[in-house]
Amino acid sequence: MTAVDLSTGRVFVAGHRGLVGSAIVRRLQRAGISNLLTATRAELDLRDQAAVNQFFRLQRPDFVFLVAGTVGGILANSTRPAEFIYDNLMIHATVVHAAHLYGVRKLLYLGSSCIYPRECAQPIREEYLLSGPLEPTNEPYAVAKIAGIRLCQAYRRQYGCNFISAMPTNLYGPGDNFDPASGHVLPALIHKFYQARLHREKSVVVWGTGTPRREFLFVDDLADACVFLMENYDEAEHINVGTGKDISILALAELVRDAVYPEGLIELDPSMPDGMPRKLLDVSRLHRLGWRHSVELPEGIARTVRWYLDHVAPRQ
Ligand code: GFB
Repeated sequence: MTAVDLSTGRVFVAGHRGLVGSAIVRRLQRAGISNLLTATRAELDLRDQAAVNQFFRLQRPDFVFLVAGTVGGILANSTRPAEFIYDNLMIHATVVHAAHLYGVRKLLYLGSSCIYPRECAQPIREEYLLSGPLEPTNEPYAVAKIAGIRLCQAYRRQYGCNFISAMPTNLYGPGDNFDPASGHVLPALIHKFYQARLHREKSVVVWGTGTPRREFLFVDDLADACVFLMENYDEAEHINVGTGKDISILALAELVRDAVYPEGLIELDPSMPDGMPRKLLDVSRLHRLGWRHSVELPEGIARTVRWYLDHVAPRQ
């Protein structure tokens, strides 16, 4: 395995305005990496192969973090399946293809733990991919994410490209989407508890039965793992990124309640979907390589709430 030195080339973060991309930019800047390339959605439509080729032809990135995509929580996934499959399939395909055409030295593709079968044995090992049916609430998104893994592997096999794939668990942190309709559970609950406190409402509605379990990784830890893998991981097989610990949605709601509005009550709404019963990643391969997360959930929630209070709450 050859270690990569990101300061020896130009680094393109595709999706730099998103939760993950902005954390990767912060992480790279902290490491003194200044040769960063970014493009906003208005400047470059990543679904457009000709535009992406043109960008690569002019900018000549050496390293690519492919962390762009259309993402959202369980409701957005269920109600906008066409956008989730089309946008993500296209973005993965155009960027991977251009990275091959223009000689990118290494690309890291970011997937999602929803690629694994709904009734997977836990914790989920990398080899459980495609061993059973997917969770219906996010199947179109998961199919696009699986296609991304296979794209990287196919380009590696046919053209010898050094493209790797990382599969993160559920993410959260500064820069998240706090919109309760389209966001993921953790930012949605921060927003809902804050609004309830503001308007002196007694309780907050938490979707589903509260029994599903999720594993949450602070996004700055994920960014650190992505840089670590870019520098140190060279295999065709995708690799899980998480904490190795999970929590029920009800217990998560209690943690967020305690951080935002301790007097608030929790009201479960079982008419809303639960999604996957559990998705805890087996992170032993990543641990063996020498990487571990550093931000535990209560600290991560406190940091995210602070960011929300500084950046989102004032606009409410
Ligand atoms: O975070 P979330 O939307 O995504 O929901 P998934 C996680 C769990 O929290 C589900 C419950 O059981 C939800 O029913 N939940 C409770 C809530 N209250 C809320 C709420 O106010 N908002 C939201 N959003 N959920 C997504 C996939 O699945 O995970 C994506 O749809 C992606 O494809 C992402 O993979 C990481 O964990 O269920």
